Amino acid sequence: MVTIASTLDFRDAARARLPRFLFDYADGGAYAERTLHRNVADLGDIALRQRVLQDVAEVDLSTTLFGRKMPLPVALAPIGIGGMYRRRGETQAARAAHARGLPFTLSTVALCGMDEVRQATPGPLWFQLYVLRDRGFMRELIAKAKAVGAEALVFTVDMPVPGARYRDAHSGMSGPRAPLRRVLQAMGKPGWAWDVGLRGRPHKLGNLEPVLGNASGMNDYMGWLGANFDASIQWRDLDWIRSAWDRPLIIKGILDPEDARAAADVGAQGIVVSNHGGRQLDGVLSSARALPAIADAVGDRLTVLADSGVRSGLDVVRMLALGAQGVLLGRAWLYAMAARGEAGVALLLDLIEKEMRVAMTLTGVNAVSKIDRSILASTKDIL
Ligand code: HOC
Repeated sequence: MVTIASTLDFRDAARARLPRFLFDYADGGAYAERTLHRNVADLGDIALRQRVLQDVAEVDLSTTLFGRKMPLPVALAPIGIGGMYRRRGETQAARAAHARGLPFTLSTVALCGMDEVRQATPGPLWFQLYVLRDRGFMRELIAKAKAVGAEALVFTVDMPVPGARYRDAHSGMSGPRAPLRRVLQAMGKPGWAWDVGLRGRPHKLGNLEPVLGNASGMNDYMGWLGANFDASIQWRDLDWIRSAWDRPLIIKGILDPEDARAAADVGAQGIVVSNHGGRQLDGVLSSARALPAIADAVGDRLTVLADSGVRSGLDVVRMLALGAQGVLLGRAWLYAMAARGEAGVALLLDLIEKEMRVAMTLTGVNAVSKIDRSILASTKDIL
């Protein structure tokens, strides 16, 4: 059993428990995975200024996002097919986030539907919406999100087509003989297979059940998604989303200041600076590199969140210093949930808090609102 001492250990523990096709689906990125690696490397390379004797006996990690006071400037990002990683995976993660008073973002392509998550836990729920060809179904999802009391709509705009994820073809997630390869891999991971498939009725199809009634497995599910994302959407389509949704709207997948300004112009309350964890267009900027210019362009008009490459509490502090007001954790929670279930996500959040507290103490800031570029070592200090 892998010892979990740091947030990074969950990745090894998840790899040990999951069949290869699932671990690689979560872990992989697009094309040669250069952006995937840059997300982590660029963020990790951000050097901090160590400061001393700043009276940091009390450090306040709380913040307010979209009118909700939160103990940490952190929310759980939307993740597709999370229920494949653990039985009722999204619900388990939502419970762990809500126990800390943190928002959980339920993906359109989650395997636990909105009703299930809401019945399991009353905490702050955000709903993530994809652009689908069937606008009527999008409206139904928005209406459902309202009915279950979702506090924000996270509208993902960086997937007009799925990115080319070559690792999936090698791992058996897609490609020839994929179903057979997945069964063979599952036989080598009996703990996972028992939990997710054998010990009871497998998952239903979550939020997509109304449109996927006859789907019989992973290939049908992924095939439907691949055929139903809609590349014809434009900024002006935000008008009807705005008219259907009167709570905070967060546009996710912004990597360019011009698009960030457009998001503010259409009346969004927030954006997520994101390259979808390096899973869409390989070669684009890492979030850490894109973030400062975007924060400068629109930080006074909307709430700027960031994801992609965040694996630790230290990374959360770095993103805040680069201009984010809040940070979404994606793979970090998926690995923790796959490895240890709800308790794993709870432990991840404890570790994130601990690391943030140490980082803030040693950079001499005692409140999240005081984290800015002044805690970064400038090139001038290094050269
Ligand atoms: C073929 C459709 O955001 C991801 C998720 C969901 C993607 C659906 C894939 O894996 O990046």
